[in-house]
Amino acid sequence: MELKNVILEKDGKIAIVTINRPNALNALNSETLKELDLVVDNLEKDDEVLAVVLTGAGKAFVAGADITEMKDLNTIEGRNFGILGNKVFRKLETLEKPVIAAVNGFALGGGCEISMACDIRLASVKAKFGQPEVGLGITPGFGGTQRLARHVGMGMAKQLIYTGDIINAEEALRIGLVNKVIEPEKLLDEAKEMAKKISANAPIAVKLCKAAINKGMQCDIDTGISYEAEVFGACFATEDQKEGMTAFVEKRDKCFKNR
Ligand code: DAK
Repeated sequence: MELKNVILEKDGKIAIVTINRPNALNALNSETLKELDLVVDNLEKDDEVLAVVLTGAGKAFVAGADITEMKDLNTIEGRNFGILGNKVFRKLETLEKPVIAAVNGFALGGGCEISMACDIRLASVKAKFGQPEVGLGITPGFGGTQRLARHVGMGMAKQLIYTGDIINAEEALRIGLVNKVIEPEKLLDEAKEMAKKISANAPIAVKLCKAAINKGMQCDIDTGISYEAEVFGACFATEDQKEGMTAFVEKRDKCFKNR
């Protein structure tokens, strides 16, 4: 896979994906979105990878969709650009492995939106979040109007989207947009440590938890509980369930095989 704007590295059972256009503050142009699409497909198929960290090179996480590229789009091109971004973000959100966003700097517009498509957001003290699109004459186009309200509630999402205000990491933590704020030099290590901790658990169970939580956020509680019962039952068809419980009873370390 030939990649120009995205770096894919592996460290044991985890993968680190770095968006790498530091001169444009990692702004998402179509080329970068297409590379991300390939990378997510690759991660889905890679049985060695059990958890993923997504970050940005240099001082930004992602400063948004690429304004230079979007500036002259017509309606159809704009729509196609939105479709491409939404396809990639949704793929990331439904990837059958947890994704931790290590938000190292600006996460604006499409940058805030891609972080919200991840399972967990860890933020550097230097991170900044916002949906400034209305100041550019557009609406958020990569899921911001949908995911932000799901993360922080409707009132706060409307405030952020209507004002275009940019908030710091502490405020993002206060409103529940991020899980933790971390010193910049420790951010990536802490994200990798969390990814490794997750990857030591039973991968099929983790995968099913992700699916159940994601599904549960979009449906009524009875449908969600019934889906939870299905995935809970499915665990008993796995070797890892036998291994996890047998290891507990035998008071020994467990060894999961992703089966
Ligand atoms: N796009 C393209 N280039 C960008 C960029 C962006 N979003 N953000 C920064 N850059 C470039 C700058 O132009 C500059 O390039 P050079 O001039 O050096 O060539 C370089 O990165 C460094 O940026 P600055 O010199 O501006 O750096 P500062 O530290 O002074 O400022 C900043 C950092 C993040 C405050 C500032 O760069 C900034 O305000 N950037 C724009 C942030 C922004 O407005 N982001 C939201 C983008 S809109 C849709 C699909 C998607 C979307 C909407 C609709 N549909 C199709 C429906 C998504 C929209 C967005 O994400």
